[in-house]
Amino acid sequence: VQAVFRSNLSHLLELMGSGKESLIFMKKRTKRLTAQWALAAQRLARKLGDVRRDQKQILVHIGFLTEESGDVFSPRVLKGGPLGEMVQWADILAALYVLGHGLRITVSLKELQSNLGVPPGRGNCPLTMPLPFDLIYTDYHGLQQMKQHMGLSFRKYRCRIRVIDTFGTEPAYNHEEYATLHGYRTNWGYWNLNPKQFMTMFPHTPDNSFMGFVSEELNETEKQLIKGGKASNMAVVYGKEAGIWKGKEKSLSILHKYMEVHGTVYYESRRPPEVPAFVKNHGLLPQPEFQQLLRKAKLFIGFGFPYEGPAPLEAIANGCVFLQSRFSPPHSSLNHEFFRGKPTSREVFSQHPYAENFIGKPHVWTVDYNNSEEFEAAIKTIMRTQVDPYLPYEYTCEGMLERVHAYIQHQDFCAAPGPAPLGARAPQSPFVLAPNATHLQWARNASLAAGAWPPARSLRAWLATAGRACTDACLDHGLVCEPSFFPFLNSQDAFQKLQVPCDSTESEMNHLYPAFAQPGQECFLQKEPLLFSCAGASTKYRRLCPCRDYRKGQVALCQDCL
Ligand code: U2F
Repeated sequence: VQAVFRSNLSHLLELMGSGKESLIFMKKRTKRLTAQWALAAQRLARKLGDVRRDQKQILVHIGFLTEESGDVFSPRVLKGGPLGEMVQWADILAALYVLGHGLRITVSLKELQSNLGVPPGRGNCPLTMPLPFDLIYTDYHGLQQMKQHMGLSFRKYRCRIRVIDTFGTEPAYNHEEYATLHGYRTNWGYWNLNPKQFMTMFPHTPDNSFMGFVSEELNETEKQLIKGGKASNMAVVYGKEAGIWKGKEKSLSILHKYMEVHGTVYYESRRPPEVPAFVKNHGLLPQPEFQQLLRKAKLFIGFGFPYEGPAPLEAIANGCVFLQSRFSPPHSSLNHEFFRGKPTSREVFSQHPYAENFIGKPHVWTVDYNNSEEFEAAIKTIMRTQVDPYLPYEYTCEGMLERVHAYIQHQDFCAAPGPAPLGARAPQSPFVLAPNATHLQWARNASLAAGAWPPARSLRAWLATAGRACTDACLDHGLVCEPSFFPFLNSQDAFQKLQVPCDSTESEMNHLYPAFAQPGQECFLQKEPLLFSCAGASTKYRRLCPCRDYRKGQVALCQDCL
């Protein structure tokens, strides 16, 4: 069956159910964004032309909202708790629905069981049941629940699961045996899924798929209106909880020398919020009113928390400059409570690395807040700078639809693995030396891996310098690491083509392989395909990195990926 774009979301709103504050928040958002989704669907339909899109049957099980997992989020929706996850789930549901797929939504264990066809009262069903869904979107909580209640079906069908995972899961943490042996075991990881089955909120690591969410888009008239109506001395502080203001008095008082300081901090009616008296606190605002506030403001300023949320994108889309603090040393699961136990070693160099690296100046300023002069100078310059509202394409409704469409039509983790990654059965090399002979390029006429996605012709292989992760090595060349190309590089032949002088070659389990160790001239191949990893570096190795090009404003997709 072909999928047909939908522009009327009222049935989706029904499917979303009711009751919980979190669902109410999500439904309001979906309703508000209906016109934007519809317009985006029209545009994408035009762009895709007559490309065939199969209709999938999809189950969305939002595990963190189930009572069985404690649902700590819903009661905090109106009290300044995290909303980023709700924003993202609402947008995922809208994208799947607008793309025209068959949708079921569950937010309780009971509903999950009945949709999976698990007989009621059978806690742990030992049978393999036919699964009525092509795809299941869930989160780590939901994954745990499915494992417990799907019996043998879980193993069989887990390749159909997609895990919405805000901060990402690196391959070293995902591989159970490896994680256990090498100290990568955490509360969340070790599911032995294909790392691309984990879908993140921002493009943190190309080892996972970037799912994202959307931000409201402005038309030209709105943009002009906003630009004209900005108060150059108005700042809004990022953060709905009073906690984030603690210890920031010095920066705040510098800011207050130049600007009127606004906040949207939640407080109980009997108790005033614990923020400096000069702050105009609006209390937690409904999302549309928060957007209105951003439209008037010149500056949106972060004080280090929350990490990597949606609000800075909304601020920038509404013409604000986002000022944030640089973290030195960077925060990570090794040194910061918030990231501890998360299945990633990623180092976070500022409150919002996406804003810093993918957007940057003039929209985003990342400065050292401990350096008062730098901080003060930034504020002064920002007040004088004219900035247009800006939203990266990948965070528009059309961009999200395009990306999710591509994933649904092309990502298949149930198919037999592609070219054999083991040294013993090395695939025939599909690439040739590029003219400049510093990297390998896919040979246009190569027939190997035809039909693979992303198409292998976008492969560019590089030997990274020692200590450099593939994520960074690819970015150095204006490319992005593409883990699904690792199998092409995992052979003696690949090393040879890159003119790496291997004295010996061994095949082992190590998330940094394939790699070359300079002392001893040893080449190492990857023995375990699940451990192919863009993330990870060691000064001992020069890693062999599979890079690819990407679309401007849509890093998840290569030029030829649609
Ligand atoms: C992030 O969680 P948050 O939910 O705290 O992220 P924010 O960037 O603050 O914003 C989420 C939404 O809250 C809305 C705003 C954003 O879309 O429009 N909002 C609002 O409705 N009213 C207001 O007064 C102010 C903002 C992240 F998303 C999570 O994944 C993390 O768990 C969390 C901690 O790092 O940070």
